[in-house]
Amino acid sequence: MFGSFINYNQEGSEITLQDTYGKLILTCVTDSILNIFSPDYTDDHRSKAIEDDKRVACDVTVTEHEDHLEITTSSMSARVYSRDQIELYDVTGQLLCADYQGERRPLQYLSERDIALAESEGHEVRQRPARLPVQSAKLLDPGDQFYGLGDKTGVLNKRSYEYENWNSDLPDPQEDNFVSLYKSIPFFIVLKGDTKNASCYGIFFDNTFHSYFDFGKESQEYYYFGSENGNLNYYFFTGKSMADIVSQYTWLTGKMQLPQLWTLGYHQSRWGYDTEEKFRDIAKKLREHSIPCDSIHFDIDYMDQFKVFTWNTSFFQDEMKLLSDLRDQGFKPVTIIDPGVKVESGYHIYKEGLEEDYFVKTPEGEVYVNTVWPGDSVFPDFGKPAVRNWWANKQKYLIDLGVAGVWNDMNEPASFNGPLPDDIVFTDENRTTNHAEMHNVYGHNMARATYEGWRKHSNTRPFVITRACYAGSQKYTIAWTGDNHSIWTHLRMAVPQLCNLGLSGMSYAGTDVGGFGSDVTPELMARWVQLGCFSPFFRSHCAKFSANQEPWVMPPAVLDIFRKYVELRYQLLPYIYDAARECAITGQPMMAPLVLYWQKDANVRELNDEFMLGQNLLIAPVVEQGQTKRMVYLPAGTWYNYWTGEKYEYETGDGAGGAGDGGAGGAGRYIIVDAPLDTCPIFVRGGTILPKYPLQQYVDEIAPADLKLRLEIYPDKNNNAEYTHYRDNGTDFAYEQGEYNLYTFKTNNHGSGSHNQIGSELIIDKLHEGYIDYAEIIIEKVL
Ligand code: MIG
Repeated sequence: MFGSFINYNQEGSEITLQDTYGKLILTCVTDSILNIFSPDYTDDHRSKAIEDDKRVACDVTVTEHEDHLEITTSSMSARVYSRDQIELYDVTGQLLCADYQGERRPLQYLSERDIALAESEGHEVRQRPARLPVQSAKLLDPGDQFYGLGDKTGVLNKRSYEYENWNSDLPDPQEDNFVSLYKSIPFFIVLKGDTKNASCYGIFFDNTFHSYFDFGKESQEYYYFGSENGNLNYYFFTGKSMADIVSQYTWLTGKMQLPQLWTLGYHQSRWGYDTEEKFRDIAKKLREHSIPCDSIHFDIDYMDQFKVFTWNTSFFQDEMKLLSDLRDQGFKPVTIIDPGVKVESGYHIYKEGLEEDYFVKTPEGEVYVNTVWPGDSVFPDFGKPAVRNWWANKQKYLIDLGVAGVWNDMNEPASFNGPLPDDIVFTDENRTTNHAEMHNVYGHNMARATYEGWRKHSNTRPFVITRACYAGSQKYTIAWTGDNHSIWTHLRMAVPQLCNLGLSGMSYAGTDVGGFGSDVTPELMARWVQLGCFSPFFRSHCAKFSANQEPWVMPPAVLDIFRKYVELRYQLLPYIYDAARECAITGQPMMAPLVLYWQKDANVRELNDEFMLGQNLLIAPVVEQGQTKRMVYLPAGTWYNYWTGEKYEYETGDGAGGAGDGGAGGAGRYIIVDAPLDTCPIFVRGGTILPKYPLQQYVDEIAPADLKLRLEIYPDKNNNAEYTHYRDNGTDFAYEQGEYNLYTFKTNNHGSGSHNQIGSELIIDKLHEGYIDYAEIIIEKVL
């Protein structure tokens, strides 16, 4: 027989191989996605990330060779020699990925005796598991670069670093050496070194147990991923570009939903707003200082003794009136909800949960109690459909009060005593399991329950924010990156962290602007607002024990900078909303590293301090203290300095072009630009038309029918520009019934440098008409 296998059986696109160890099932989910599944732990996938059966019928040819089996589709082929020797080839027959055949050689720093000694002296020595029960090691090429993996700290390119997936709420300031944070998204993209072809592939390791990823730290010869338990179950994605891989991954695990428009506005938050007066005062000051804002967030203090789904009525005279007054001023209130339920006899949530058996238990069968904000608390077993349904219905309490969205915190789950023990009994849908398996999907399931509740009980698109999540959570929730500090390191980290989240499907995300812990300086605040206003989720937030950091607390010059960038955010809302829609349809991140669009350009593969917002704005924020000029890399093509209008035109090499085709090979330029404190360098891609709204203090301050759209035209080198723009009511699901407009704006070859005339020749096409028109579409600026 072929290779190490005894036999195989093909059923359509599913090939089951049998060896002495057991079964190995290879499925061509589509002609470019191959699933490799070894049912070591459960017979079926039981995926939390993938809903429904995603298999798309495709032609799969299986050929037997003496030492391997070859599986071929129209877009890829795999050679299977043994369960540990699989090779994946792209459509041109180029080898993309092959299993490493040798033994792993874990990093060793000390002898065992030294480790014992170090530990007895109280030093922590990080021991890496030499061989994981579930593991796959792949050959590493010198040029391989790694992207994705969710919210990990450090730099954009994860090559030579190691990480773990174990959702963690760690108190210390997060540094590059942290191996895990709050989220577990076991998806990464490998970009090959050769810049001519710039081939790439993706791997999604769908395993929820504590997992390990080493992208060439242990060895330059191989990389590996593995887990402490569960199935060996991973997906190979092949495709022509990184953008294509991201599309396929988000197709498999689900696209984010189109958000409500106001959620893209500015959000004001702080832990410590704890009385009705404080909220009224914040609302008043935001309007007084003309800082546009759409939402004020209610952190844990609004609750009665931190009991979820209650309100502290001693500090709030009339919460319903407060919420409706805030809404009258254009603020959409968002409340925090933690998973921990206070142990208190008579408290309805605790009582119902006990009666219905909704809380996780000890192996001995007692309801498990740990300490969080409410004191002794119990934890809903969100893996149980009945619990999700119960929690979903609880959302109605908030909806009826006038709350507009929910912020899920502490859902790693966190406790005041560290992670819950592994053996606490949890449910995975219809089977009993333990915390070790459900930990990394606890936040995912909680967000799902919350989303489903809002879907059911409100008529708006659910707005859920989460701290912990897993692959596929983007279907239900947006995210923030948790407790950063007001330090420059964390401003710097924000760019690669948000970019990698975007590549991992979780694009609608943001950092606590200004920093959560520690006290912000005016300069840091100014720079953070400049980054925050171009992040998908834009919220200022800080810890109870940090100095106030509202805009008006800042010196006047910084208050003005604050306003300038929040105003710019509001003007750019139609553009940002278009980017959100693109993400909802194709999965392309709203905020992306340049490598996503120019993967052949070696200069952008490790670019940690520039990013794209949508496909037409290149943002080069200042992330260093004291810096007032900075180097900017502009990829090949035509670019305009947004502030000065200065034009940069660099030859596009062969294969150059728009987003998605891999871009040109390194023909861009480094420039030095001025970036005084009030300037965040921004570059507009030539060939685009930038849509803007007039300034508003909140979304829909100007009635939709009275809104005028302003266009800025940035021609490409042939003097063309084009843009597709989407518009709907920004709140509900009417667009699914066709209530939206889709426009294309175009200016054509008006040649010979007479740029200023092209304005009059704007061509507007309506690809779809189902919503009210703008009062006017104005050409505001022509470059
Ligand atoms: O133990 O609710 O990350 O945003 O302000 C801290 C209080 C609990 C952690 C969140 C933070 C929030 C804070 N929470």
